[in-house]
Amino acid sequence: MLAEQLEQQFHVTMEQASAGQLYAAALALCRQRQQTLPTVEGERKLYYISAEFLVGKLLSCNLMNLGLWDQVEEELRRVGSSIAALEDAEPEPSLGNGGLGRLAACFMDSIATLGLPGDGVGLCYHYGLFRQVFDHNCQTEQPDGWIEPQSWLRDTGREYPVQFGARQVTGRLYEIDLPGYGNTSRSRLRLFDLVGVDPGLIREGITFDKTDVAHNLTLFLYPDDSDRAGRLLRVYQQYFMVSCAAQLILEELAERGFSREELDRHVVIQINDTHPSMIIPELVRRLTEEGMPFEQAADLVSRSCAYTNHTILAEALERWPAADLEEVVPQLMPVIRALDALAKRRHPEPEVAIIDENQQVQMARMDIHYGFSVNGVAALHTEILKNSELAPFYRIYPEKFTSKTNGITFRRWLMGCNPQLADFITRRIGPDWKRDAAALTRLAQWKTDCESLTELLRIKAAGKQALVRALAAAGETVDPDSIFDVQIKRLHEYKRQQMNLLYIIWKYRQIKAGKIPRRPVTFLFGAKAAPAYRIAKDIIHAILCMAAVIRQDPEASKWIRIVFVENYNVSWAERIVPAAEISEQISLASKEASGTGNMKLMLNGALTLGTLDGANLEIADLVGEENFYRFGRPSEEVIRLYADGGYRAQDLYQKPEIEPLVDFLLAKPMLRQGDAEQLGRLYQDLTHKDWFMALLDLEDYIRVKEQMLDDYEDRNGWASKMLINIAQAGYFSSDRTIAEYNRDIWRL
Ligand code: 26V
Repeated sequence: MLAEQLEQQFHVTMEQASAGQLYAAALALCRQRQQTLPTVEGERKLYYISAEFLVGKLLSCNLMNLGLWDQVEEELRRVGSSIAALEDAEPEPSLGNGGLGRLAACFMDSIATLGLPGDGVGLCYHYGLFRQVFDHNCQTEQPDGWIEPQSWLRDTGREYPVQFGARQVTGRLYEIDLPGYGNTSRSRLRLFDLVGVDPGLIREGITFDKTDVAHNLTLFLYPDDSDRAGRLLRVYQQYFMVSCAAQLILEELAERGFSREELDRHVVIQINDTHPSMIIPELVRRLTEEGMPFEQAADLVSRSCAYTNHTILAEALERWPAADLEEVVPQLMPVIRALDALAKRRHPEPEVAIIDENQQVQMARMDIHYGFSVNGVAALHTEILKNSELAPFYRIYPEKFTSKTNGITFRRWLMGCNPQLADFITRRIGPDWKRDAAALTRLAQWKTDCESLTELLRIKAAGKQALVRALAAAGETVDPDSIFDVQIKRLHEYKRQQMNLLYIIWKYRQIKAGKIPRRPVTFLFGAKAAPAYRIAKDIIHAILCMAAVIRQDPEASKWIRIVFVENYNVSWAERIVPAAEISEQISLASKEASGTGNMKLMLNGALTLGTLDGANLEIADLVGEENFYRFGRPSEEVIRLYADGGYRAQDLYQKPEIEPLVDFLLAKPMLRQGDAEQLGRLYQDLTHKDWFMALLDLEDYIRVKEQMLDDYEDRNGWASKMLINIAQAGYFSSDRTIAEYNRDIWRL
């Protein structure tokens, strides 16, 4: 199959083809096949609109979903190559930042697989978020280009004008086909690009002229917004996305033969966090300009739009100064004011006002008033939204609130990244779990079967070996017999990578005091920090310095090692997840909306070391106490501490168990590796502020982690816990999540 494609495309045989030609032929083959799959048509169509789609490399998953994987792999094997080798040549689009973007990608896979009529809508950023490069133990940022002449993007030729006051720019629609598993149908990722976008604007690193919006709108995802030009640019980008989207949606409504008045029956728009919230006023604006009365337009749009909240962190709940919106999109502000006035007439309480007393437009509030559904992304998260963050709204609209616990696609996160484990499962319970993940629970019957447990440990060892090889290629040597302790997620204070670091310092000091562990441990980190998030970058710096301290210490380096992978992305995750043994899910309880890495790691047989936060709570419930390592204060207590200001970092810092660990940040070995200013800032923060209470849970964390390392030595006991975790992971399939969205919200 690939052979014919090569012959046609390059007039060469499999044996003669270069690696580049093999990849290009496989890409072309997939693209042709995908395009022949029907898109699903239905009475009601979903538009999943999101600033991020962190899809990862597509070749392997698309071949799998198309049912071509085995055949192509066999053809490649005969010439000494493999799909994985071809995928090395595929650039990974960095069209996302973290969980929200990866969730959107998993959802698209499930939407396509379940055959639902729905597409993703977003922007085609040429240089993504950024490529992380470490320099002198610090994160630096470089453009992360991914668009090549041959790529997954298909130019539709469709263009849409977008007005910013007197200025007009043009959006052009590109599409990426996403085949469903089992060759049934496809969904599409519909990405708008700015006509005339100019990479020549990029200067040092990822800096560029932020004011030249006619040429910069689709260069980067989340450009730095620490100054006003950056904040305005965010608004420009967001409006560009929703204006193109609104035109596409209305155009397709007409193409499908429906009138504007039927919008709510034939269109549902899922607003992924608040970045796309302006779709609401934009649709109202367009409908009223066509002559529809304002209240009817507002009502129709409200019955078409649904909002997902992904965070309770105040800084991520977007609000824009009305003056900024006035400047960027003057045509939209009158509509927002009218929506605000109507909402105020119905609900005069100031805490639910769209335009607040500081003349800020509160985007989430607009979504809740003018959407028919509001959902959190895990049970605890939704409860916190209802009872604290969004309580005034829950009082007004209790019927709008629902909980939809996140999920992950098992195609990529098990069958794709860990085929040996997938095969292990199939040999025991048959292949049904691939379409019905709940069937995985049948695996639990092998929890005391020695042969199965031994094989499970062997598969984990093979996953570790594969990661060790990948790390070696990146210049890191790792002992495959050490315990792999993994924390992979965006770098944020609330996720508490700094607490993990303090544990490592504790361990280091133990070793220096002669308390030798039973077995070496490798601490793996993967994380990007937002370029303007100083403390997050300081934490990366401190971890990299500690890595060097250990590396250069002949005594300690026999027992512990820190590996911080550079430019953590989906491809790294696909290698790390099958190798992980300890899954660090240590956020401050109440702060992590859900987490999805926790699900991927559990599914691949890592045991969770976690707080009762986000979906960890549901994981713990499913696997039971004995199979989950819990520590830390519960969310209610944390919420109370915030409410009464009862947390004082200084008091905890003064404890004799804690002080030397924090002080080590400024000890000579650290200062030899790093920069006193950055380390000092982190020290100051931990001792005087510690807003996310790393010191609060530190001792409990150390205690439970040590327990875990002890338990690891009972290899059969540990393998049995692994098996239970895998068997209980079925609930976290994104097929289940999407089926629930469809049942309760979309009704496609
Ligand atoms: C906020 C901001 C604020 C300004 C800088 C740029 C930026 C970019 C993204 C965001 C929103 C991030 C929200 C997010 O990713 N939330 C994560 O969503 C996951 C999927 O629901 C969930 O598993 C994670 O717990 C949650 O942190």
